[in-house]
Amino acid sequence: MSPAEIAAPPANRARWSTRAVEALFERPFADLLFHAQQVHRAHFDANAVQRSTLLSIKTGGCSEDCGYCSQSARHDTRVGRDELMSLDEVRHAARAARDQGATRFCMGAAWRGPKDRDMGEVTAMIREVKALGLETCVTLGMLKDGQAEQLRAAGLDYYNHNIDTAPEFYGRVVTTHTLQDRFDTLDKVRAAGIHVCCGGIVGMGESRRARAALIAELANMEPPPDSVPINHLVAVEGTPMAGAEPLDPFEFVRTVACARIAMPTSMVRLSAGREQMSDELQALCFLAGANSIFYGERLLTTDNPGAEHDQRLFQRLGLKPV
Ligand code: SAM
Ligand code: DTB
Ligand code: SF4
Repeated sequence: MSPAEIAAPPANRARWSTRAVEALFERPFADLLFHAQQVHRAHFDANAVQRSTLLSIKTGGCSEDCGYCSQSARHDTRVGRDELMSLDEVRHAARAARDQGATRFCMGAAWRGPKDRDMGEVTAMIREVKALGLETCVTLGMLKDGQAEQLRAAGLDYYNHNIDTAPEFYGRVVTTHTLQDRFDTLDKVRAAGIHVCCGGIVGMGESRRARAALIAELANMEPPPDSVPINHLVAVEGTPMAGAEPLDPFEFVRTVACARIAMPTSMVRLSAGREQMSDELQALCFLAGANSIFYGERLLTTDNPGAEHDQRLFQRLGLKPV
C-alpha cells in the first residue's frame, strides 16, 4: 500500500482490513501523529476534551471470567462483592460529578447481564441522573430482548459494551461468552436508538496485528461506534493478566492514532490506565486524537487521576472541557 493510499480517508466508509490498519501502525511515529491530527482537526476542535465520570453501581462477584477484570468471581482479587447501590448514593455521586464538571455519568455493573428484576432500579437511576442535567451511560453486560428499549425509555443516551480485543485473541481473554454475544447486544442497543460506546483494551499481551484487528473490527461496524474507549490494561493482582508484558507507551499512542484515523467522526476516549501514565504521555494521546476521558478519582474498582490533577493538566495544555 502506498503512503498516498494510506493517507486517503476511507471513501464512503470503506471497510478497513487488518493489514491496512497494521500499515498505519508501521508508519514513522511523526507521520502517523501528523495524519491523525489532520483527521482529528477535520472533524473536531482539537483542543476540546469531553469528560465522563464513572460509578460502579454493582461491584464484584461477576460470573464471567474476563482475564483482565478485578470483578470476576473466578479471580482472587481484593475486590469484594456488593449489592446494587441505592438510588440515594447514585444521586449523590452524580451530583458531585456534575459539580466537578463532568457532562456524562456512566454507571457500571459487574453482571453478565441485568436480570429483569434489576431493570426497575437501574431505570430509576437513569431517570435520576438525567434529571440532574447529565448525559447518561450504563454498562451492564449482555442485554436480553426488550431491555434496551426499557433503558431508552428511561432516557439512556449511551450504552458501553466493549468488544475488548481482536476476534482471534478473544478466546484467550474470555471463555464464558463470545464475541458474537457482544455483537448481538450492540445490535439491540443500536436498534433501540441508544448511542453506542464500544472499544477495547490493549496491553494484555496481544500482538500489534491483534491491536490492528481490534481497530479494524470497530471501524467496520455499521455505523462505527459513537464513542470508542481505548483502555490500557490496569494489571490487577489476582487476575490472570496481573503479569502481562508491559506495552511500549509509544505503541499505546499509536493505537489511539490508528483509532482516530479509522474512525474520524467517533469520540476516542483515553480510558483506563491514565493513573499509570505520565502527563506527557497523556498529552501525546490528545495529540494523537483522543478527545474524551474518564474524569474523577475512581474508574470502577481502580484509581484514576483526581479531578484537580486533570484540571491542572487541561490548563497546562490549553484544553477546553466540553
Ligand atoms: N460487566 C460489563 C461488561 O463486561 O460489559 C460492564 C463492566 S466491564 C468492567 C467494562 C469494561 O471495563 C470492560 O469491557 C473492559 O474494557 C474494561 N476493563 C475492565 N477491567 C479492566 C482493566 N483491568 N483494565 C482495563 N480495562 C478494564
Ligand atoms: C470502559 O471502556 N472503561 C471503563 C468503562 N468503559 C466502564 C472501565 C474501566 C475499568 C478499569 C478497571 C477498574 O477500575 O476496575
Ligand atoms: Fe464481569 Fe464485565 Fe468484569 Fe467481564 S468485564 S468479569 S463481564 S464485570
